Amino acid sequence: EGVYSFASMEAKWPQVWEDLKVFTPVDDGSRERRYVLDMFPYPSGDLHMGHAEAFAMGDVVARYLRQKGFDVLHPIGWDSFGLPAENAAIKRNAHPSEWTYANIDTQAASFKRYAISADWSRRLHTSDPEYYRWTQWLFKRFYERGLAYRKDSPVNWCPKDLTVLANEQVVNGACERCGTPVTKKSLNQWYFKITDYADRLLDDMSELQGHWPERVLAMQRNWIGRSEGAHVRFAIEATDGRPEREVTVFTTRPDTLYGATFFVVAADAHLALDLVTPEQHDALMAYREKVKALSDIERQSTEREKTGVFTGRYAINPLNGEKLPVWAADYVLADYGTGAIMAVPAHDQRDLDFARAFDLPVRPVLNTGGEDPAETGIATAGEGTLMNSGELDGLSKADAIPAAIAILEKLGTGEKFVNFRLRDWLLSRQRFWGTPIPIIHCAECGEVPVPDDQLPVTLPENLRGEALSPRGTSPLAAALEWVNVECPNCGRAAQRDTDTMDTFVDSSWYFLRFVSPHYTEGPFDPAKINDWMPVGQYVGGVEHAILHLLYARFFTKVIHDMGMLDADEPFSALLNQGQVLNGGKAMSKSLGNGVDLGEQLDKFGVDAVRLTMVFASPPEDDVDWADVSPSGSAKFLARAWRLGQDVASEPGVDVSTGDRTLRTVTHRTIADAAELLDNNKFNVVVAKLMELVNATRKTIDSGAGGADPAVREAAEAVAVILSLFAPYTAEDLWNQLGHPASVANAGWPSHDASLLVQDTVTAVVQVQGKVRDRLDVSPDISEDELRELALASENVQRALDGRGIRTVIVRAPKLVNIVPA
Ligand code: ANZ
Ligand code: ZN
Repeated sequence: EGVYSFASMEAKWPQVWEDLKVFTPVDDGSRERRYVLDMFPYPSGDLHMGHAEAFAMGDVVARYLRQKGFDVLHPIGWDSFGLPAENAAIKRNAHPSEWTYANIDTQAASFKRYAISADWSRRLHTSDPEYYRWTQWLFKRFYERGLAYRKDSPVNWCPKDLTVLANEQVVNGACERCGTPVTKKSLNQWYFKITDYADRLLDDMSELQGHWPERVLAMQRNWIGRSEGAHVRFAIEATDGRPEREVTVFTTRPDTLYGATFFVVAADAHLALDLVTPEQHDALMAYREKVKALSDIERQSTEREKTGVFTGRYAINPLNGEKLPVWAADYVLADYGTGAIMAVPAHDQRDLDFARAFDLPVRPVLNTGGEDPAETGIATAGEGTLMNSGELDGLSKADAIPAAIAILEKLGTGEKFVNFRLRDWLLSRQRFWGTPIPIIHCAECGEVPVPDDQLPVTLPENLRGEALSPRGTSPLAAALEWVNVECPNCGRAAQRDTDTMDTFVDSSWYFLRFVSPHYTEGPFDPAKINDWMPVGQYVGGVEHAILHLLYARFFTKVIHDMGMLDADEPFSALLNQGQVLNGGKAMSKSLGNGVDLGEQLDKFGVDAVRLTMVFASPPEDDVDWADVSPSGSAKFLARAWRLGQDVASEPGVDVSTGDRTLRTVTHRTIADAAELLDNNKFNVVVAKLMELVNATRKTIDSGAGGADPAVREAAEAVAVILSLFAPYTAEDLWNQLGHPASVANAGWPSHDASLLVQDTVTAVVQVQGKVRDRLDVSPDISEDELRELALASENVQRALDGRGIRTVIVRAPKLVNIVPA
C-alpha cells in the first residue's frame, strides 16, 4: 500500500502540469473568460510567508473558476525596477539587473514549487526593455494629451535616499521606504495630471461599491478629498511700496463671510513674499526658515501652538468692506486650495486658536444655541441660524451657503468652487533603476519626445557600484555618452532627460500587458484586450489602497479615453488578504519572529502550508502562524489522500444505489462549497471538506466499505474541491482514482438537488417551561416560521387559555418556549 509523501508528489506533478499546459488559457472564445490577478511581486530576496498567503488566496479563485468551466487568465510577473536593487548594486559593486534577475529566478522557482496555477508563458518583468519600451510609449501618449508635464515646485525630498517622493509616498511626514523625515525642496519635476481625473476617479467608485473593501474605497475617497465651497476674491489694500492686488481664498463656508476677522496666507507660499511690507520682511523670512523643517501633518496638528507673522497688509471683505489684517502662518498650507484663507475664528477651531494666540477679534455669525467661542475657546460648528450677517441674517446654514454664493456672483467677487485634496502625481525620480523618461532637451526646440521608432530608450549597462550612488541628481547625468544625443527635431547637440519614472508608473498598466505580453506593435494587442479586461478578481495587500490602486485606475481611464480599451475601471473586484503574523505581531528582523517559508515547505509540504493559510481564517483576516497547525493540515491531507487507497469501484460506476447518507453529505458539500467560494469564504469550504472526508471514511469502515459507489463519488468530489487548496494531494488522489491528469480541469461536480432534501426534525414547544406540543419541521426552518407554527398549535392555545404573551424564545429548529403575560 502507498504512503502519503508530499516530497514525491512535489517531484512528480509540476512537469506533468507544464507538459499539459494545464494553466494556459485556450483564449479562443470557446469558453467564457475570467481574469484573476495577484498583485505582482517585487523581487526582494526569496518568497516570504506574506507571498504564500496572498498567492494561496488568488490561486483558490483561479482554480475554482477553472473548475467552473471558465477560461482563466492567471498570469505572473515581476515589478522589477526600484531602489533596493540599486542600493544592493552600490554595496556589491554590481549592476542592479544582476541582483534583480537573480532574485526573480529564485522567486520563480519557489512559485513553481508552490504550485501557483499561473500561465508561465506570459511571465513579464517591468525592467525588461521589451516591457519598458511600452511604458515610455504610454508616457509619450500622456504627454501628447497634456497629461504629463514639467513644473518647478516645492517637492517632498527624502534626505537619505536623495530623491523626490510623491505625496502618496510620504507617510506621517516620513519617507515610506526608509522612515527618514521628509523635507521640501524646489525642483523642476515631471508630473502626471491625475487631477484632471479627480471627479471620475471619485464618481466611478460607485461601480466598485460592494466589490471592493469599503475601507479601500473610503481611503481613496478621502485621498481625492472633494470639498464643495466657493472661491472668494479679496482685494489687498495698497501700502507704500506694495501695490493693490487681489487674492482668492477657498472656503467651504461662504455663509460665515461676515465672521471673518483676519486673513491668512501660507507662510511658505510665494504669495507671502509678494504681500509682505518692507518693515515685516525680515520677520517673515526668519519665520519661513522655521516652517521649512515642518511636515504638513505637524503644521495642521491642533496640538501645536499657533505661530505666524503679520504681513503689514489688509484685505477687504467683499461683502461688508471690512479691513482684515493679513497674516502669514504655517497652519495654512501652500498647496491646498489657493494657499490663502479667510479666518473665521468663531466657527473654525484652527482660526480660533490663532486668534487667541494673537489677540484677534472673534465674531460669531451662526447662532447654534451654544456658548460664546471667544469665552470657551471652542469654535461652534453644526447647524444654526445666521446673525451679525446683514442680508444673510435669519437664514439657516444650509440656505445661507448658496445665498452667500449668489451675492458674491452678483458682485463679481466669487463663485461656487469644488476643491480637491488630490495633487498631480510627481513621477520623476533622480535614481537609476527605473524607466528612463523618453524626452530630449534641446536648446533650440525645448522638450522633444524621443520618436516612437527609437524606443525603448534603454538604460546604460556600464554604470555600476559607486557610480549609482545618490547625489541629488540622477546617476544617469554622469553617463555623458548616454546623455549627449542629437536633437531628433533639429539635429543639434541635445541632452536626454536623466530622471527615471516612479516605479508606480510601471505597475499602473502591467495587467494590460499580461493579455498579450509578447505583442510588438503596441503595449497590448487591441484584438485581445477587451476579451480579458477588466480583471475580474484582483488580490493584494491593503497597503496599496491608495497609491497603486488609484494610479492603475487613472491609467486605465486615460487609456480608455485614448480609445484603446473598453473598460474604464481595471479591477471589478478586489480582495485584500490579511497579513501573516507570528505571536500576534508582524514578522520582522528586529523582533526576531520571522518564519522562513522555505523551511515550512520543507517540513510540512506545499499543500499543508497552503491549506493552513486558507483554513486559518477568512481571507481578509490576519493569520497568526503561532496559532495554526500545519502538521494538523498535513494529517488531514494524508487522510483525504488515503480515501483513494480504499475506493474499490471503477470510474463511471452507477452511483444511484450508493449509500444515501453519504451521498447527501457529498452533494450538500458540493452545493455549499460553490456558494461559499462565490463569497470568498474559503476557510469554511475547507471545514466542510473535512466533514466530507470524515463521512467518507465512516462509510468505508462500515457496510459495503470501499466498494460502495457512493464512496467513489465522495472521493472524486474531495479531489476536485481539494484541488483549489492542495493541488498536489488532489492530483495524486485523482490519479489513484484512475483519472488522467489534471484534476485542475476535472470540472466542478454537479449536485443533485433531490439529494439535498433532508428529513424533518422535531421541535419541542413549551409553555411556561412545560412541553405542550411536538412539531415536525424542516431542519432549515426560520425562527419566524417556527414561532408562527408554535403559536398556531391548538395545544399551545389551550395551555395559554386566553392569556396574552410576554415573550417567545425560539431556537430553530428544535425549541420554542412561550412565556404568558
Ligand atoms: C472659512 C471657514 C469657516 C472655513 C468655517 C471652515 C470653517 P476642507 O473641508 O478640508 O476642504 N482652508 C482652505 N484652504 C486651506 C489651506 N491651504 N490650509 C489650511 N486650511 C485651509 O477645508 C476647507 C476649509 O479649510 C476652508 O473653509 C478654509 O477654512 C480652510 F467656519 O473658510 B474655511
Ligand atoms: Zn532641436
